[in-house]
Amino acid sequence: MALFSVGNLFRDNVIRFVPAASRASSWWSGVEMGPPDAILGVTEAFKRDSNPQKMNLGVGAYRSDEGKPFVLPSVRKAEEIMMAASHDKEYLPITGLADFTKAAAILAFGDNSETVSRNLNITSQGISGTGSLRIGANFLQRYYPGNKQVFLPTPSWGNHTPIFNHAGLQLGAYRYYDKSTCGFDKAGCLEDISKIPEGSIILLHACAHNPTGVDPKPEDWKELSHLIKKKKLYPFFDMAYQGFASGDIDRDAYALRLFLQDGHQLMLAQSFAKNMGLYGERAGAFTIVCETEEEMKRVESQVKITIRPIYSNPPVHGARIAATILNTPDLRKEWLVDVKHMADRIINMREMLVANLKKEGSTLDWSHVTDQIGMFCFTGLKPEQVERITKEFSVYLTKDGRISVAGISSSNNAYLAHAIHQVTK
Ligand code: PLA
Repeated sequence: MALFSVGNLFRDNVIRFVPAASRASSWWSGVEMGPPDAILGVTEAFKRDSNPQKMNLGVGAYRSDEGKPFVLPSVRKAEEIMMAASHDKEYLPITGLADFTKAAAILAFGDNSETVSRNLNITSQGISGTGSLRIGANFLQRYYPGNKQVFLPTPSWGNHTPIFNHAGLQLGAYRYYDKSTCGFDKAGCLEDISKIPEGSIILLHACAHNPTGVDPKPEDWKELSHLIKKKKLYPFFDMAYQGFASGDIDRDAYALRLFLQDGHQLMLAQSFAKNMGLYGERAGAFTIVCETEEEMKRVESQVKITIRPIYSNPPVHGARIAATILNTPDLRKEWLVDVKHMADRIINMREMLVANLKKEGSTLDWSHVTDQIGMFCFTGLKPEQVERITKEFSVYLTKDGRISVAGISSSNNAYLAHAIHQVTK
């Protein structure tokens, strides 16, 4: 098991005071050039490429089959309703729009959730999924009474490490992905989790694991829940893709709801970037499930105290869109159709890619492309192959071989298959 601890970045990277006489002319002459972001840096490189056939499969951003950014029809309708209502631009409360946070919690925990009906959850609006994770990280750093070390699956979304690290938490890792099968390494995962020190924090991807597209099966989740309870670990669920894995929001919430049923107290970060296509609106929610309503009130007071000096209160527009959709029954139904449409198009692109690879003459086993779910496919392309496919074919993806399947369309699917075959044959 890889156990590593990265010290507090801010503490380690402090540049000490240099007297004026020995200082170069600028205050910032000591600041070193940092590397581009592993995911968002790919988009920057893509934008600089003039090849008309270029493809950006780096960041997970859904595209229509015409290769265009997609605004969900249900979102457009919600905006029309909002325009007609002519809302003011007042500040929201620190924890955000109540109509939104209540609906977000119900979406995650289910219509008949006891947690929600008994008022055990404090749900605060967050700056999309990232900001919600960060509120959680800051809160854990200040108030978590156990071992302040967060264990991430290997691999995990690249931003998880800095989110927890910058908040001053130590990190650890547990095995998750089996390279030889391109699937879930159940034995390795259970073995590593059984060795995590009691009382630590464990981060779990609720569904559509990023970057691998590999999720545990329902039976596997039952074992995980049992073991995590036995080891007294604190689960922090990152749910950035509810609806994107199967096209069904309830099915995708299976693991989270199972853990609640099994009596775990947990934390949850939700994003509406993908399932509502609200990327730049930064709509998300952060939840802590408490033992009693009285405890929830105390925790809520400290969540507010955590948020207030960071950004005071969240942006209103995206949360209003999500609340309008979730709280208007007809619109909610339309949204579910939109989600299913996106999930189905992704599944279709996977099948088409495998068929096109066969047409190209590839004899490699590509079954993982259709076995994996959600927005991403972990292709198995090695760093040198990624470099070649980018250089020779202007196909942009992250170095780990992850492609955003949501960025492929019917018209460039064959081109991608050709490029993949050329670098893997
Ligand atoms: N959690 C996971 C597992 C994610 O994959 C992402 C986004 C987020 C949280 C946060 O998204 P949000 O803040 O936009 O709500 N991952 C993307 C984008 C889609 C990114 O890296 O920022 C990705 O390409 O991996």
